[in-house]
Amino acid sequence: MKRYDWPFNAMIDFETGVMLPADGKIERRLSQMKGVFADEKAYLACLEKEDSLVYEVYTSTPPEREGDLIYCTSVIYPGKVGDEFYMTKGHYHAKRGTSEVYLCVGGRGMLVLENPHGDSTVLDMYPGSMSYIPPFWAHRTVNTGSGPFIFIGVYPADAGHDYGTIEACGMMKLVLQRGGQTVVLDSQRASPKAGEGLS
Ligand code: M6P
Ligand code: ZN
Repeated sequence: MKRYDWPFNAMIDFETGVMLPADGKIERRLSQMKGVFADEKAYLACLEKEDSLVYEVYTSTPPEREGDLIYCTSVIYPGKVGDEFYMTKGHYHAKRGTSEVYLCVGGRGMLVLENPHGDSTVLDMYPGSMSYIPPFWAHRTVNTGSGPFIFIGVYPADAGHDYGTIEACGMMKLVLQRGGQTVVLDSQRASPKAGEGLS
């Protein structure tokens, strides 16, 4: 019998986000995030100084079959590129009609969301906040605090990640620090054409 055909527990350390057992660990450094941050000059300057670790994801990898769930913990480290906070790349689900939930267990952050109709919004994330990401909404998380920002995500095992759409044009909202305050600005990016990316 395979592992995901039999019930089991995993342990998550809320202080560090470390999950055991985890099937995999993704590390994303600045060098793997070209084009993600709005200020390209600031990005290159940061990268020249150090290829810093921006975030890590400890993940389960059940078979990609309908009915299974993936769960994972993400740890986004504090930092900025120019005045833009460290954040995840952001993605749509390849299978667009699938949802996701995020439970924050440590730190402070924001969840940036948008859909192909041109709607966009942000949600605050803090220990205990449980965020629902509906089907058809792209999502990115941002560390707006001074320590590690840690959250648990759960989503269908067959959802898949589509990075291309966000990579191509960024997201509609930027989360920046200006004068010591966290501010959310509309990016220069035009909103996508209605229906674009809908499957
Ligand atoms: C969350 C989940 C994962 C995702 C991770 C990092 O933990 O949504 O599926 O991989 O954040 O985000 P991204 O894949 O956009 O870099
Ligand atoms: Zn997702």
